[in-house]
Amino acid sequence: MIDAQRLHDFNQSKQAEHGLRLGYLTDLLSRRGIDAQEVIRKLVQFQVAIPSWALGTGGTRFGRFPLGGEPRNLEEKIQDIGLLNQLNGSSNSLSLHIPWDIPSDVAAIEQRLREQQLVIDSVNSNTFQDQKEQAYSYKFGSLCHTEQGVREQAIQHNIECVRYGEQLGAKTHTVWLADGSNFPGQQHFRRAYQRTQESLAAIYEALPSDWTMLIEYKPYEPNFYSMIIPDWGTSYSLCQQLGKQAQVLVDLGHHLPNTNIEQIVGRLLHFGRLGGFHFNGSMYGDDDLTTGSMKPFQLFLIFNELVDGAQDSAVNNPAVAYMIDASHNTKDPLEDLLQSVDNILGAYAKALLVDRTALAELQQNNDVVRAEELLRDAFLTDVRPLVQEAYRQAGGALNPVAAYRTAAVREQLIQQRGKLSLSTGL
Ligand code: PSV
Ligand code: MN
Ligand code: MN
Repeated sequence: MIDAQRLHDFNQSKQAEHGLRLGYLTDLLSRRGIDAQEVIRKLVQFQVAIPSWALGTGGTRFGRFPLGGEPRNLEEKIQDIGLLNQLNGSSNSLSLHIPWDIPSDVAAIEQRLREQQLVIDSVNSNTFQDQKEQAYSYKFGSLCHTEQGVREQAIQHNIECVRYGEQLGAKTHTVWLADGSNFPGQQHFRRAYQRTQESLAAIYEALPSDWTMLIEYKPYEPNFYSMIIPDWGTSYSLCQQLGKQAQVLVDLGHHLPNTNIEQIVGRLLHFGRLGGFHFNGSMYGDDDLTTGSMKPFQLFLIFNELVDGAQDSAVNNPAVAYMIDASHNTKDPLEDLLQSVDNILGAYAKALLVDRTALAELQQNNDVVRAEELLRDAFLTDVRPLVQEAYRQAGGALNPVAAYRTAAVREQLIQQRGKLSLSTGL
């Protein structure tokens, strides 16, 4: 869809200006003792997984406005992520949602993945919907349910997810629970927690020894009075009881307004329990906007914690799994994913510019203003030439969104797959 010559011509047309801007920034950074190439190398290495459910228009309960050309099956989802990765070199893995993405032919899927040089990052269970063949309903919860039969069904589903993941080489199982209650008195808080903990332990038991289980929290929705895992503290307590392979997953959209997410990140790193990230942008709650579109300073501060943790030998946290978790109603989802990755890499690049020795000294001396200025200086640096150079060095486009438009990718997808294609969105 995007042939190599076309990509090359596109980059050529932008190269002169890019060279100028990169040269200027490289000089500027070198005066501050920062090696721009070293930053670019880290950006090239950074990979963020794409979930299978972010590739089609999601819609809301009020309606959905299909864009056309959306992927109809796992093979086409892999094709779409391959396109993204061709353009930015930063999206080399995908996350599956079972049962939506049950592979009909494992060998064929593996072949597709190899062709596109992609890997499966994680599998995600779904106990927030009832499936046709299912014996019991999740209307009143799954892993927390009062009836053992329902809990057992949900446990088996999670184990089934892990088995599918094993076939495709995944190493991570993510559990997000919609369980909770809508009305006071509906659920006994302590007993519901206890049942959830026991169900999770049964799933954990079935986890291969080299796998990680990520436990995601969310303060509200679909339940609006209480959620079984509403906050990082609850996730953390469950992980502590489960064992070393369980880790907390932070989804940026799963916090109440004004929550200090960067501090949560710092805490979890301190405890060695930060397992994964779901990136999106949030205005009110779980509104899945483009990552970094609403609170770019917050995104930078989060990366500041991540970089700080990665450079601190006192921190003993396993590698963090990064994924975008978004669902869009108005944008072309592929363009949104390119924008999201761009914002993520920008925030990361800025965090890499922070002089940590100087910051530690300012913190030690309680120099509030200069410590803040130091962070602001990194945040306000225009790092786009570094991010663009990272794309170029990874074989991608200097400007992925513009290259996507130039190659008329969506139009080609519509021709291939039709105007009205079905997709799943959250
Ligand atoms: C629902 O809030 C949600 O967006 C969670 O963030 C999960 O990660 C995702 O759906 C997939 O189940
Ligand atoms: Mn999520
Ligand atoms: Mn969500």
